[in-house]
Amino acid sequence: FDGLKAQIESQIPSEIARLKALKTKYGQEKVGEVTVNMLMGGMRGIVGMLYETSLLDANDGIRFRGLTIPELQEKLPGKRDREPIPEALLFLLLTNKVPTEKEVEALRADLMERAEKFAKECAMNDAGNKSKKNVFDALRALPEETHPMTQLSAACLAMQNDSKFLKMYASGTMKKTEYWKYIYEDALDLIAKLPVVAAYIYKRSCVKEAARKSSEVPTVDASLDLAANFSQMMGFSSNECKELMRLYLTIHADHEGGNVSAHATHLVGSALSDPYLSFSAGLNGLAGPLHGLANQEVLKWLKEAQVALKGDYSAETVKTFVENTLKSGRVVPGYGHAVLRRTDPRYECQREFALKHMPDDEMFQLVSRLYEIVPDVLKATGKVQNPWPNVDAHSGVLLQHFGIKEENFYTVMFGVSRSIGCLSQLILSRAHGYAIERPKSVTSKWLEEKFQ
Ligand code: AMX
Repeated sequence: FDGLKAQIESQIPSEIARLKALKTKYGQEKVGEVTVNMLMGGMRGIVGMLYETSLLDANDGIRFRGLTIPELQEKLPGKRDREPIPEALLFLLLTNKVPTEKEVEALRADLMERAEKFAKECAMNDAGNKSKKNVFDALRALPEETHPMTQLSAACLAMQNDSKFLKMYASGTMKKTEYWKYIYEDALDLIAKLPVVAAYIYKRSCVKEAARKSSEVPTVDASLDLAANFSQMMGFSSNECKELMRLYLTIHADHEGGNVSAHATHLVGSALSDPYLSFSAGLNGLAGPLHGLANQEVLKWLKEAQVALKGDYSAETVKTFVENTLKSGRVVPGYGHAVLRRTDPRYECQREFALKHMPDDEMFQLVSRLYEIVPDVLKATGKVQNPWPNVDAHSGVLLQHFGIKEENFYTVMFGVSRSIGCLSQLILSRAHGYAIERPKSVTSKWLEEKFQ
C-alpha cells in the first residue's frame, strides 16, 4: 500500500515552497520575546519550534490539524461504533486531509500486515533454532519487575536493528531528499510493532494471575483494527473495551510539539537519529511523573482515596483528603497543565464515555466528586496556573472498569498512542528538511552580568 506515502510525496514540493516563502518573506520578523522568567521557567511560553500535526490553544484545547476531539469523533471515517480509529488520525496528521473510508482501510491493512509479519517472524524464531535473537529475547533478559515503560523504551532500542533508515544512511547512497521515505517505513513499522510489544510486556510482567500470564509472542489478528487487536492481544475482547482502546489511542496521540515526549522525539530525530532511537527518547520523557506517568499516579491516588474515605464521598471529606495530599508535599495527580487553562477536552470525552458505558462505577463516582472539589482546593493555593483536570485524571478509571487494573501499565498505553503523533511529525520534519535543533544556553552568571 503506497497511497498514503504517495500523497505525502505529492505534498512535499508545495510544502517546501511554502516554508521557503515564509522564511524569505518573514525570516527577520520576531515571534515573541524571551524574558528571564521564561528562561528559568522551563521555557514556558517561548515559541521555539515548528510542529505541524497539532496545535494546543490554552482555552480551546488540542486541535489535530485544526480539528477538535468532538470533530474527530464526528468526521473521521473507519469507525466501528462511535469512536474514531487511530489509523484515521494517523492519515489526517500526515496529510492534513480527512481520509476516505477506503484510504483508512488501506492504511489499517498495511499496519496490520506489518504487525502480523513482525509477530509471526519473532514467534517462528522463538520456536526454531534461535539463530537470530529478537526483541522478545531482549525483554526476557530483563527482570520481570522492570518498569513496563523502561521495557517499552528498551524494546524500541532493541528493534533498531530493523531500521531501514539506519541501513540506508550507513550505505552512503541515500540522498537528503529521500530521508523521509525510510523514516516513513521505520515509523509505520514501529507504530505497528509497538502494540505487539506492549501486549507482550503486559502479559509477561504486569498481570499477576497465572491464568492470564504469558511470555509467548502475542498473536495478531490482521482482520481487526489496530486498537481492537491491541485490546485482544492483551486479553480483552469485549466490544466495549475495544471501543475504549480506539478512543484512548486516538486522544493520547498528539499534544503539539513542546511537551516532553514530543519534544524529546523531535530533538533526537533532528540529529538524524532513526525513529527507534528518537521515539525511545520520547518514551523516557513520557515515563516521568509530571508527564505520562501521572495516569499511573492518579489510579494509585484514587485507590488511596477509596481506602481513606471508606465510601464517604461527601464534599467535606473529599476536600480534606485533597488538602492532606497537598500538605504531604505531593501534587494532585491529573490536575494542572503547563499550557492548558481549562478542563482538558481529552478529560471531557473520557467522562462522556464513562457516562455512557459505566455511570454506576464506584470509582467513576469518586472521579466525578473530585472534579467538583479539586479545582477550588488548587485555586486556594494561589499559585496553580490551571486548576482543571488533564487527560490523566480520567483514563485509569475507564481502564480499570474494563479489567485493565495494573496501573503500572497505563503509561505504556499512552506511549503506544503517542507514537502516532511523534512519528508523524518525525516523517514530516525530514520530508520538509527541518534543521538540527541547537538552542543557545547561558549560565546564571551570564544573566547576572547582562543585567547588573
Ligand atoms: N497539584 C499541586 N500543585 C500543583 C499542581 C497540582 N496538580 N499543578 C501545579 N502545581 C504547583 C506547581 O508544582 C508549582 O508549585 P511551585 O511554584 O511550588 O513549584 C505551581 O503550582 C505553579 O505551577 P504551574 O505553573 O501551574 O504548572 P507547571 O507548568 O509548572 O506544571 C504540571 C504543569 C502538569 C507539571 C503540574 O500542573 C503538575 O505537576 N500536575 C500534576 C501532575 C500531572 O497531572 N501531570 C500530567 C500532565 C499532563 C501530561 O503530560 N500527561
